[in-house]
Order: sequence, then structure tokens, then C-alpha cells
Amino acid sequence: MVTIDDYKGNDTTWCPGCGNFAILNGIRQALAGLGIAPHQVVMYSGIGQAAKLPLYTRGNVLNGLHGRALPMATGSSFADHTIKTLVFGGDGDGFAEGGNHFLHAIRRNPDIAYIAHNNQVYGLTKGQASPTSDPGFVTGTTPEGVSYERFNPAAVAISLNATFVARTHTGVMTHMVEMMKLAIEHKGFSFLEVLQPCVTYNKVNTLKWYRERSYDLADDKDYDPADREVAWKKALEWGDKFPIGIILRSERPTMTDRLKVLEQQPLNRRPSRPRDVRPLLDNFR
Ligand SMILES: Cc1ncc(C[n+]2csc(CCOP(=O)(O)OP(=O)(O)O)c2C)c(N)n1
Ligand SMILES: [Mg+2]
Repeated sequence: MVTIDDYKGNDTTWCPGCGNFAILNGIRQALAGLGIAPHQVVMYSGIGQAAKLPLYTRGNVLNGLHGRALPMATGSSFADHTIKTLVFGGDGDGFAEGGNHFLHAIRRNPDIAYIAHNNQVYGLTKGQASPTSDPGFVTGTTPEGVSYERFNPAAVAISLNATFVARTHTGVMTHMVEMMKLAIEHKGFSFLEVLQPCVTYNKVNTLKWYRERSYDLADDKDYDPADREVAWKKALEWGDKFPIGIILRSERPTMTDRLKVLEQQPLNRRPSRPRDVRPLLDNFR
């Protein structure tokens, strides 16, 4: 039996009260609850406080360049599409530096669960505004408040017809673990936005702020996550109230489903046929 302790990793360096602790506990619970052992999962991340998460668990983990976790995970999924592939990262990592990769991962639909920790600020680098900071948010680099439009990751994902778009926050632990499990089990690219407080650099979007404004889509029995137009309208709700839960869910072939070569076995289990490349290199002498 897989237990939460199987995912116990290195000591953390987050601030006391950071929302990342809940996400870390949540992912341990979700993986153990699904009976997935550390050797059956691979976790990628870029740079940031959020991106440290894989280092605090156990399993196959790689902490790479800022904003580049999705391309690493996509490549890895080509090599072995049978291993559970997870990506973790913050709002800066995923929607600023890595924004381009976010768009194209959705289009390709690899079998990856992307858990985006959204604290609406650059935590690691001491609190600059991020793409998801609300207009008016005051930081050291925006002393008069953010004057740009807010990047809405769920709406972007829906506009690109993502196959799984969900949102939760760290103040609703049971809900968060449930969303994580569904994201991990979904076949194709699943995007889960986890709103989390940054107790040091974001004094506006606190746990209380998220709790007071969120409502669960599951409470509306008529809500149909297969209806993309309705999902789009839901994703645009932000401010006084915003939805959590599964916003959009559908099915289409994954990136690797479309590759006939992978039908027999994953690429990394095919016999390797090393070739002598010296004659080729000699051509360039
Ligand atoms: C190419 C590159 N640009 C910028 C940085 C500096 N940097 C590191 S983390 C980060 C932003 C982190 O914010 P976020 O992804 O929201 O993570 P958080 O710390 O809030 O969890 C930045 C700008 C870097 N490491 N590499
Ligand atoms: Mg952040």
C-alpha cells in the first residue's frame, strides 16, 4: 500500500504559513490515495518557490530552467507516455517566462497534469507583480499599482480547448485533493490552478480573500463542464466571486495517442540500435 510517508522528501525552506505547504500535503495525499508509488511518477518544475515542491517529495524529479518545466515534461512524455507525469510551478514561471509553453502544451494535449500554484506574485524574487496580479496591486516594482490587464489562465486554457481545466485553493483541502486526483487521472493535458496565499509579499489575496469569494461549481447541479461556452463565461468571473471546481472537461486524443510508433511500447523500452556516427562526422572535416 502506498502511504503519504512514501512521499516524504527534503526539509522545506518556505515561509511559515505559505500556501505551498497545503499543496505539498495535498499532492502527497492525492498520489497515495490513487495508489501511485514514487517510482511510477515523474515530476518536473522550473524556478520559484512553487517550483521547489518536487524536491520536497520523493520520486523521479527534475528542477530545470525558469518557465521550462512543460517542454521537459512534454519531451519526457514522448519518451515514456505510461509514467504519470506531473508539472508544478508558479504564476510567474508558468504564465510569464513559460507562457508560450503553456499555450502549446494545451494544443498538443500530452498526458500531463499541470498544477499551477497561483499566489499572484513573484514570491522567490521578493514580491514583484506577476501576470496574474490584479490591476492596482502595489509592489516594489509597481509602486502606483499594476496598470496591466490580469492574465486569466483558466480562460486562456478554455480558449485553446484544453481537455481539463479546474481551479481550487489552499483553504479547501478536501476539495483541492479531489481536484488533484481528477487532474492526475485525466487522460490528456490537465490544467489545475491552485490559488494560494503568499503570506510575505501578497497581503491582499489572502486565504480569507479566497475563502470569501470562491464558490463550488459542483453545488450547481445544472452546471455542465462539457459546455465550453458556459465554461468560458465562468472562467471570466473574478473579483467579488469566482468559481472553483471543474470548469471544462472533454476528451480528445493525446499527443502520444496519435503516434503509431508508440502503440507497441514506450520509446524508452524499445531496443536501442546504436549507430557509428563517425563516418558522418568525417564528412565535416
Ligand atoms: C530566465 C530567468 N529569468 C528570471 C529569473 C528570476 N526568477 C526566479 S523565480 C522568478 C519568479 C517566481 O515567481 P513564481 O513563478 O510566481 O513563483 P513563486 O516564487 O511565487 O512561487 C523569477 C522572475 C530566473 N531565475 N531565470
Ligand atoms: Mg507566484
